[in-house]
Amino acid sequence: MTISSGSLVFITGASSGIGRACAYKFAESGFRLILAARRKDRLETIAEDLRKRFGTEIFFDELDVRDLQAVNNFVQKLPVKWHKIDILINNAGLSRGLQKLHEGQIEDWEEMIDTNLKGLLYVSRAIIPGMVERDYGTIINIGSIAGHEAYTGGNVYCATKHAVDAITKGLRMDLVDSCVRVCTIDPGLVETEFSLVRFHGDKDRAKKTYQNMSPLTPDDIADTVFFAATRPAHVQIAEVIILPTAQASATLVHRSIK
Ligand code: NDP
Ligand code: 8X3
Repeated sequence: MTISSGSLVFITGASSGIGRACAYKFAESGFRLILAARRKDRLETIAEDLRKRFGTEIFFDELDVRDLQAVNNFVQKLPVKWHKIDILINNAGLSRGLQKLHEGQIEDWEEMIDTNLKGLLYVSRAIIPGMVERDYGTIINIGSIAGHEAYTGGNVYCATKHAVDAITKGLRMDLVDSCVRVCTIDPGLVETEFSLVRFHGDKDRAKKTYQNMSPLTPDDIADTVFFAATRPAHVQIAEVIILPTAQASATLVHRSIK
């Protein structure tokens, strides 16, 4: 079996940025979508637009991936036609703060660990058994360059993304005797609401992250996710690190645009 138009994609964190761009990318190629995030009003707007533009079949609902019970209810209560999830995009995630560890806010740490790490685990635990039973599926985790390198003030965020990297590798081993594929797409700077969230709504500070350089766009990441998801069944894209041309590492960014 190969992934094709009509296949079913589950996207967490679909209300913004990379998750939203993935929804558009898969929708325009005829995939069916399950969209989840906390901001249901946003999902509703996206769903309306996708139905109008592409006639996409969409199931969406509010979900906080930090809530284990809510994750299990969400998956258990999916109507029958939405049961056979072919592609899981574990995208919901965030950073909070950029303080040195000894000055960091404990609530920020909890939020990052609960979302990026435990949330990804909860969703994976709920959906992967169905894939294993059907012996078919693709899991795409959105990691980060921060999962390969640490940077000043990135301490706990980097730790969560290093954990995503380890989970992805471990999961690939766990599933090696199945036809389920496991992939991580690890971007550098992508201009989304990510920095606005990191800096607790400070727009000026958020803007500076992408100043005088051309960051990646959410569509760049969606293209890469789509590529990985639509390879022939015997091909497993294990890991992609994708950076803006002006970024060489987590900490080396060339800001030449005036
Ligand atoms: P955005 O802030 O634009 O989007 C984050 C998405 O995650 C939103 O849809 C948000 O939805 C959702 N989300 C956050 N917390 C939860 C939660 N508890 N439950 C459910 N959904 C949640 O940022 P990005 O698109 O940039 O981020 C997407 C992923 O990409 C993250 O995992 C991030 O770490 C990763 N990444 C981002 C990079 C960048 O530079 N932007 C680079 C590398 C990786 P809502 O608030 O409605 O719940
Ligand atoms: C997001 C990219 O460099 O801000 O994961 O950590 S970075």
